[in-house]
Amino acid sequence: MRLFVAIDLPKEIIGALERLVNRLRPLARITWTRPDNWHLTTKFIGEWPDGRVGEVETALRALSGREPIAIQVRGLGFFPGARAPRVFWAGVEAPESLAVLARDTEKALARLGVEQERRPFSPHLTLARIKEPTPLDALHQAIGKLPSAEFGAFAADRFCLYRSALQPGGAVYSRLAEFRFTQP
Ligand code: 2AM
Repeated sequence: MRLFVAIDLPKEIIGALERLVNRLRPLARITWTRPDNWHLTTKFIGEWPDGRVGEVETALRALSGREPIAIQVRGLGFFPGARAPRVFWAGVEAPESLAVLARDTEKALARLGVEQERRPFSPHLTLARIKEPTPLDALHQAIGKLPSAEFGAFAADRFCLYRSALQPGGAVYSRLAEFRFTQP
């Protein structure tokens, strides 16, 4: 099955992003992601044998001894850049402890044989994917005129293992396990 590790967002932040996306959606014919799929990915695992999911859970549970992580969702942007964008995202600002969690997750899963990410960790929330060239002027203009791109802050005190099932209507994510931070 296809797996990834992510931090869930509080409903206030989902709501703030949803209000924004409801206004932006009519402006560009791109593939908007569903609000109930929004999350902060700390590690994409990819295809993994069903019979070895327990090993992943055990490795992830061993990472839960840490302090809550202060996360702010702020800003909007495009990957790889505004010229030929593939992803429209909301930004994530966090202390080094978020990158440390991502790095620890990477290392723990590499020991099980999970392929390591070559790109630098770049935390974001994917709001839309741009799969083919399409006019984006109206979207850019609307983003430029926003009075604020502050979507809220929270203290992440857990992370989750998710399964992603690719279906014709888009990916369906289901939470397989949750790992609450315990005092280190
Ligand atoms: P994205 O949001 O930037 O597309 C579930 O698919 C999560 O894993 C998403 O957050 C997605 O990142 C990430 N993901 C999907 N495929 C990936 C890949 N090949 N490499 C890295 N991350 C990937």
